[in-house]
Amino acid sequence: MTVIGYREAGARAGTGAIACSACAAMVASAASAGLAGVGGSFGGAFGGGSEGGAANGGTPLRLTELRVDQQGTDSDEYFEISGTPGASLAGCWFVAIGDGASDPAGVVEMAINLGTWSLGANGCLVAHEATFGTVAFDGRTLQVHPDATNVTIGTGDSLNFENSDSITYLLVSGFAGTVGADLDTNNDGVLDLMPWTSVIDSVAFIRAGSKDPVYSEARLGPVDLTATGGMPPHGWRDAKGWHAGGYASWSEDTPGTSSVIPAPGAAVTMLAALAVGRARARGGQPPRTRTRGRYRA
Ligand SMILES: [Ca+2]
Ligand SMILES: [Ca+2]
Ligand SMILES: [Ca+2]
Ligand SMILES: [Ca+2]
Repeated sequence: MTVIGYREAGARAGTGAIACSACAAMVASAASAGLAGVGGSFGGAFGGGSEGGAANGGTPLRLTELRVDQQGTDSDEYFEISGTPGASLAGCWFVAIGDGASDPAGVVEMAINLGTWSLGANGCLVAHEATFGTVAFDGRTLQVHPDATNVTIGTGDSLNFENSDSITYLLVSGFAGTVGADLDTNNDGVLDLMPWTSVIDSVAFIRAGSKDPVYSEARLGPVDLTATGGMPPHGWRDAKGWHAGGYASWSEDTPGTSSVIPAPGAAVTMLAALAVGRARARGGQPPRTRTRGRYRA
């Protein structure tokens, strides 16, 4: 894991506070790392959405959960990526696009190189700040599922996802940009610069009243939550799309597991159901299924 840069809490991108002296070398390293294991493409104008990006030809890589805000200090922020178990993230970056000090749109606020990591045995990776797991709600602290890849970003309260404006989060391959760079030079909501090979997946979190453009067709919020100004503090994804979770609750946080990834055996179950359906359509008896050593119809 390489953190190319991230925004300080309460600071604005573009101020220089986020400048990273090693950025050029890291970008060069990322470019030379190639895109093995990360496929997909993003045709046409950048409009966001959940596009392509199959890892190793299996389940597409997806952003499946983000905790960006919580009651009190935001010590438990994380993001989750899901896909084929064990899939390499070579060439893959997590990028946040928002506003800058005097620029309302298109500024790279965060870029994290995921290229040295792979998804865990259950198809998930969770990247979190070092303070993750310290705050309890209803007696429960957050823990990454043991079958997921568990990555700590930096030290302390390091991620600092912005709560105060709408933000676009992207999973891209071949990122060659820099934190603080403006990718929407005329702030019309269409990116003029796209320093990556392809967008694998994306989602925008929308804050109530924010007029800042976002760059994804997948959008969550605003939510009816005064404490966050309408910003979704948490988002998680299932087959139906994105859903918002709680502000002073972990009740919907599942760091390291995702229903987007089929559970082991799900494909077999589906094939059996299809076989039953086909047999019934033919007017015959469905095949018998072996259960606990005995056959039953
Ligand atoms: Ca935050
Ligand atoms: Ca533009
Ligand atoms: Ca701009
Ligand atoms: Ca999850």
